[in-house]
Amino acid sequence: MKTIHLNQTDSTNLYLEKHLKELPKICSVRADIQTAGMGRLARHWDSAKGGLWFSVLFKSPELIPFQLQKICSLATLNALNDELESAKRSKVKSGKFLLKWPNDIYFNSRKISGCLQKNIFTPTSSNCIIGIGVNVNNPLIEELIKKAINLKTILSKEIDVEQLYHHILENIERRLSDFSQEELEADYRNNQLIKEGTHVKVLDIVNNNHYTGRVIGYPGETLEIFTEEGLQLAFKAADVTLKSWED
Ligand code: BT5
Repeated sequence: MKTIHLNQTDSTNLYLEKHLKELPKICSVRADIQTAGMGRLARHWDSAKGGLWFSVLFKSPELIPFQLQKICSLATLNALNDELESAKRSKVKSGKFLLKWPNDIYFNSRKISGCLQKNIFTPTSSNCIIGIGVNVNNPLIEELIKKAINLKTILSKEIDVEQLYHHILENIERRLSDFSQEELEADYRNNQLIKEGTHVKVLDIVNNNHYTGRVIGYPGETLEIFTEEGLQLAFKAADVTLKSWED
């Protein structure tokens, strides 16, 4: 896969969007610093030096965007698990990396990685950009310290960001070339932090309503819950935030 390295940019997602025409069918851009890193629903993504901030462009892909997003998140999760496994046991914080629907990665109850999908349609093609942010050696700002974590803290050592990046890209390429829908769905389900049956609160930003209930599952692009009132509801990732949970 072609890769581009930038010292600084506003957002790697925006960079790919701006250069869409001249880029190959699949390529990735990484920046040391993002000055306007973006989260979902127009939220800010803190992107200081030392973190891994990158986006992958898929031009006219054979797979649908949500499959690509799952592939990228699982590729990141697998690379993080490999780092955990190869680190010296005695120095490593105990815990697990897991996905939080739709595509965040958590270590215990703190977020280490987020994923942002953007679809771009032209008169002749549909394209998908998947942006991934991973806290690696970057310091976390005060307001994130309680809810986020970086890999350096988990492993008690400085991490080679470039090596981690290439490991993730290799995982993405392998998952694309050996693609199996069944395996993707099974991996996605088995690595969820919020298991089926867990009590959750969902904030629907379209109508600004909260819903509480138990998770039924994550079919396709949705989160399905069974509410206390006995309703079965399905939410699309683009419309909601999964607010809180308990076992
Ligand atoms: C996400 O949004 O989790 C998607 C983040 C995607 C970032 C990548 S970096 C490369 C590419 N270029 C971009 O511009 N973006 C992508 P969301 O689920 O909306 O989470 C955003 C929320 O996470 C914020 O409101 C903060 O509370 C929190 N947050 C911000 N920066 C964070 C960080 N570095 N680590 C953990 N949490 C953070």
